[in-house]
Amino acid sequence: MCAACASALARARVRLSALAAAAVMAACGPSAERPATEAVPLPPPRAEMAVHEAWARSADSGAMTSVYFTLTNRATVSDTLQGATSAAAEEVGLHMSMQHGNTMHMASVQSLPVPGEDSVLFAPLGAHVMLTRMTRAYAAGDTIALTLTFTSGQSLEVRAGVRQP
Ligand SMILES: [Cu+2]
Repeated sequence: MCAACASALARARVRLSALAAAAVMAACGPSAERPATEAVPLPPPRAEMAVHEAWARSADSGAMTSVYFTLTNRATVSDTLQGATSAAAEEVGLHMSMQHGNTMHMASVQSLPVPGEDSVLFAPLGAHVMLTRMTRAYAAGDTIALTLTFTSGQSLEVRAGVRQP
């Protein structure tokens, strides 16, 4: 596992354990008078996302670029990617490229499901995070930070290494 993936995983675990602690504290509230023999229900399983191999093409200030990566759901429950945010561009969205004959088109998509124990590939000619009107120039060696948000409420920080186009 690469260092970026390991740290992304560590951050995801920190958030998950904080949520688990909150759930336990809530469970200890008004229901404390229930018989001690009754089993305390476990919190529902949550999707646990990780990103590998995040990269983007270099872009001038005001231009657009795409971010690519492999998004892996390590949990058994599915989740849905519903958006992305980044300070690197004025507009950030989920896009899908598709080929019609010899012409490439791309369209914005509202959300992308990520099944449990599965990966979704964001790659040229497919799904990507579209960054429109970059707030500054990004050259090879720079890093673009973005945050992926999911319908479950979890979010995932992504650091994409910039490459030459
Ligand atoms: Cu696009």
